[in-house]
Amino acid sequence: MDGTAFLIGFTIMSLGSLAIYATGSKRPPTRHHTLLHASVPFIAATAYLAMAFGIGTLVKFDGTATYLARYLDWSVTTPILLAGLVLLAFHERRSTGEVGGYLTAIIVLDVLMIVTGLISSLADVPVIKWMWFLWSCVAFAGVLYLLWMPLRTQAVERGATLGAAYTKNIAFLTVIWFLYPVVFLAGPEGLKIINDPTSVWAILVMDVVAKVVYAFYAAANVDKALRDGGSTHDHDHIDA
Ligand code: RET
Repeated sequence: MDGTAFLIGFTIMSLGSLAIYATGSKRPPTRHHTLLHASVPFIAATAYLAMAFGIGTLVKFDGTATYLARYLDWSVTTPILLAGLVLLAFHERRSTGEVGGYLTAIIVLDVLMIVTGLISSLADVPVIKWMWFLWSCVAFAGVLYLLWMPLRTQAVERGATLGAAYTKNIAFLTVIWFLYPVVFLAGPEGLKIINDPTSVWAILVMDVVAKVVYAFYAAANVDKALRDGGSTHDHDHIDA
């Protein structure tokens, strides 16, 4: 794999991080979303720089590569993206115990998904590889369950407009996150239907959508909900 894709990834992610910060809200109650979303491509830029220099790239016995920097990036950035959604579902509600509980549960499942995916990538005995792949999918299903069921109920209870913004954000996230196991399955770490450069380019495009495009989309939905929504304050009397 030549370094071009990785250097392009580094450039887009660094500029994306700056653009998200520059255009994002700097005032409460949405300032933390700007910070969370700007940090995600910043971390990815670091990972792409490492990959461009071959740092953390493991070439296995069968000649295929596992990019450790990519898994390290995902294990930090995906919890940040999920934290943004948990905080949105509980927007301005002071239920710290519940927020903490959901944050812990969703981050544990998510990190397990990434770590078991890495183990699957490294395993060379097929039955072991697919066992870990399936286990990673189980953790992924747990993440989606929390996003679509209990957390969505919380967001909708907070008010119709906030609920709608939350639902749009998780719908976008679900579609783009689904592509990751598909590309893994088709790529050199899985069934080897697509080669390494194709999978690197595909993941680059997906990463830009999941991190940078998503940040703008999510912020636009949240800002609109807070502007339009008297209903987002339905529960203020409970908060006060
Ligand atoms: C793996 C492999 C095994 C099965 C599953 C996976 C899921 C990965 C996902 C990654 C999302 C990454 C994002 C990064 C950008 O910030 C580990 C590929 C289920 C969902 C969104």
